[in-house]
Amino acid sequence: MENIKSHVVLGLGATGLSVVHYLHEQGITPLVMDSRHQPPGMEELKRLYPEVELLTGGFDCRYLVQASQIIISPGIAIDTPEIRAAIDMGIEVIGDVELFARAVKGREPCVIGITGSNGKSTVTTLVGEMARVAGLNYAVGGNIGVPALDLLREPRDLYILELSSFQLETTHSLNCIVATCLNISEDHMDRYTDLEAYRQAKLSLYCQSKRALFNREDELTEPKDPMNQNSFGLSAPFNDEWGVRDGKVVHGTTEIMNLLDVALVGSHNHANLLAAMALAYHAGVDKESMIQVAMTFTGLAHRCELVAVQNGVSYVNDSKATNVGATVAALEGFSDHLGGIILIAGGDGKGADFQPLQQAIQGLSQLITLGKDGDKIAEFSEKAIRVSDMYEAVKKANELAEAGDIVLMSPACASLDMYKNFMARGEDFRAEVNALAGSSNA
Ligand code: UMA
Ligand code: ADP
Repeated sequence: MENIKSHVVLGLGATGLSVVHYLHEQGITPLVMDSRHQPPGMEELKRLYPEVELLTGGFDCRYLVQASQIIISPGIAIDTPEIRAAIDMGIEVIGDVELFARAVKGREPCVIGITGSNGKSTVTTLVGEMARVAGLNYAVGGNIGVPALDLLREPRDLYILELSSFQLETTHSLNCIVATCLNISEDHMDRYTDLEAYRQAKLSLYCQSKRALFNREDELTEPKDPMNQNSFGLSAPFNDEWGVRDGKVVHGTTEIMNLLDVALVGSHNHANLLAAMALAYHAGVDKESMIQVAMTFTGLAHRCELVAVQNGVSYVNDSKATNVGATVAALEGFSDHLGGIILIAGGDGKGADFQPLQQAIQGLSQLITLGKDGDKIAEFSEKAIRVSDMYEAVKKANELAEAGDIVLMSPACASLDMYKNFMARGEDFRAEVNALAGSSNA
């Protein structure tokens, strides 16, 4: 058995590659395995680290049980039988973020941790922007895209990490100055036994932080330990909490700015802004920098993004709504809209219960469904029309929409049944909407 190695890296996507790179810098040559036959990092691994062996098409137990440490990627369930067997034998199984935590120990830069079911990328980006305007030496990464270990290539004073429940399952010693769980609603139910198991994975972040910031309008985010906690929420705050009073964003009794001057729209985004301000505050960001960002940041692509207005109809791309909670938030955000709303939804529901959508979709003028679980959503509305792809969905929406209406593509599902990722789905929607401009119907 030539390829016995003390370190085994499981998964060769962005995370696996970052782990190999980090271990290489420590003088360690790991063995890499991926259950896919053609993992995305294969060519890069061969080019950069030809000495590293890669086994594809499964996880070989013989090598797993002889390792001293297994570093697992977030896309692999820790309950995979081969990995469970290794854990049962006492072999340490950790994730890339745990390696990051151990790597910065002793140096102790500021680390901010951000988790939750929805809003993570928006809040992570907002905090990053606030740090940039304040002139801090910072880096942003984690689930948002750049693997945490890749951030270590340059020394930083502040790391702002977006963390998924998958990453948190294998992270135990992150020493954050402040961490938040923004909200909890069903997601990834194909990886968890129930909502509580998913929630506990998220809340484990609080135990790795000097201060816990929770959402006082979502009791599922409350930390068990009452020590060193603070909250944000759209209600008027007590003490030094963050909130809104008389139309003003406030920190305790300190007025920060008028809510009307905030560039982000939608109450869920206002909650995101409050969370970002609270987090940035603990990293030493000044009030002026926070205000500057709040007045200019209009949001990330694919999150309730206005793509085009054609013949008075607004087309909104919310492709990042990969779970039910995000689509409910988008529909609530448009609840004051005077015209009709046509929703395009469906995709891979990841085992979710779509029931919470039932109420939210009653006011729609039309529901158009597509994808693997589109039919499950269609069951909740008599106005549902089932289509087979985005071309048909946009064509149908265009035929039905009247001036003043909104066509909202907010799928409440992952995209992987039809697309490479949510960005590709959003771009397809954008392309189909733009194509309308040239067609005779538009
Ligand atoms: N996979 C296999 N076999 C393997 C390894 C992976 O089939 O042996 C599959 C997984 O089921 C998954 C895909 O490959 O569908 C990617 O998994 P990965 O762990 O290799 O992913 P990475 O490329 O390393 O990207 C991961 C995060 N992906 C996941 O958690 C699935 C990225 O978050 C993250 O940006 C990146 O690390 C850097 O930290 C993406 C994501 O979808 C955006 N996250 C989920 C979400 O936001 O809902 C949690
Ligand atoms: P995440 O990184 O957690 O997936 P994003 O900021 O990328 O979060 O937003 C993902 C989706 O969730 C988008 O559809 C967005 O409109 C919606 N969303 C953003 N913030 C919230 C929130 N606080 N509550 C509910 N939905 C939200």
